[in-house]
Amino acid sequence: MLRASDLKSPDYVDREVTIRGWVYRLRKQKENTFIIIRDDRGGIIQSVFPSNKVAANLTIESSVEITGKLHKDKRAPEGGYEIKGNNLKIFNIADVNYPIGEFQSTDLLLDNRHLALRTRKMITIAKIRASVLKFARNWFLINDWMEVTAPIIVKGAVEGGSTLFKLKYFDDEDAYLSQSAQLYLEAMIFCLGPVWSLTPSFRAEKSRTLRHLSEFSHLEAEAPWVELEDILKVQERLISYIVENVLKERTEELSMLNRDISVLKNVKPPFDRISYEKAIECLQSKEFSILDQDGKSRVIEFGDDLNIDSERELTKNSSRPLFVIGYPITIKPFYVKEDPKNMERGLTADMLAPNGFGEITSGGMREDNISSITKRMEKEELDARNYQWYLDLRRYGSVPHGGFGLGIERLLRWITNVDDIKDTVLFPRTMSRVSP
Ligand code: NSS
Repeated sequence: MLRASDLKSPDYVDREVTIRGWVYRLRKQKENTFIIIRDDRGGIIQSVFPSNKVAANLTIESSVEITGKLHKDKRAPEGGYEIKGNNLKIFNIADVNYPIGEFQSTDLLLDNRHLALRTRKMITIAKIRASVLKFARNWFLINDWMEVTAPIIVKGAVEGGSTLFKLKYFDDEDAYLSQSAQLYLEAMIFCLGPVWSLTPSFRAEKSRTLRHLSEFSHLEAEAPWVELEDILKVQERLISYIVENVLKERTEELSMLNRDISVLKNVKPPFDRISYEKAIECLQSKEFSILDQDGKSRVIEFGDDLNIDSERELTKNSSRPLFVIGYPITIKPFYVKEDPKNMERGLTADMLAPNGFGEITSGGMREDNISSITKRMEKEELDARNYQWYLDLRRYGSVPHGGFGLGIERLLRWITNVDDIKDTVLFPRTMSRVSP
């Protein structure tokens, strides 16, 4: 079956063509009726029929098949080709009250997301998303990392208990939705070498922000016998490869979103690196303030985590991603390895996207010593019974290892420059939305 994009070429002019799709625009005149069709990949082409050949009850979003001769007509939108229709087959006449019009509130669009998917913005972002996923997978294939999958129903927290979604497993046993595949990937590297996975991760985030979802697509990678610098190199090569190829494959879509791609062309290794200390010093030199636990404003200090505002401040003028290295161990999870040269620091790094988009990856070296990790788990009050299998990885042939996690929607938000992370996913899940 032909699509609109196939027809925008002289090859089909004066030939009879058939196309299927949905009525996107309908203009009825006395003599002629113009029907613009949207095909099943969002492509658009105009057709014109004598008005007496078009069902009077035809509506927007009706599904149709159109046959006719293709000809060139400057007046036709999007490419100047038009089908002079001679046969109109109708699959379904859409209800006349299509809920999505031209100017709609964000909430109405989200309530009708199953239909709002058909809008050009959503189709465009979905195409870019598909390319991001394709090139991510390509990179791992080319570089000989093995793709794996980890369970979604799990017994333990990875990223802190406060954002766990609890569910009842059989016989009243408690289980949770996975926050990260990391612990499982750590088990796999002992027999599969460098592995990576793309799984949904779940976080019961109580905050409404433009960069948090309660379900997101998590790309994670883990490898044995690596050092922190190796993990950073993997990330900068992966991200550069994705961005470079998405720019080539989706130039048209990015320009439809008015994305200035000239800045994305700078995304090449090596990315900038800054220590956590330097980052804090830099923010302090600007008297950058945060809210403390009592809601009082004070200048940022060593030991504070970086929030979106501080991340924005650090990257607002940069055009390349920035790694912030060596966060204090106290603000990082139990599995983070201490820096032997500075025990207060973790061997970790977060990658911040440029121009203020904030964190898109987080990773580092894992604590491979059983007594150190056991102490850290006690401090975090984790139930050791749920982590015995994980501790076995330190009991039987422990090796230095590390990896990272990349939020696909965070990456997309930066690449597409859309404001709200909800727009990077077809059916977003947030604190206030679990339907459709
Ligand atoms: O919590 S992370 O910072 N780190 C981990 O989960 C590690 N266990 C990953 C690993 O090393 N294998 O999340 C990693 C990334 C983070 O940088 C974001 O890009 C993304 O996952 N992320 C999110 N995206 C959207 N919404 C939410 N709520 C979210 N949380 C993390």
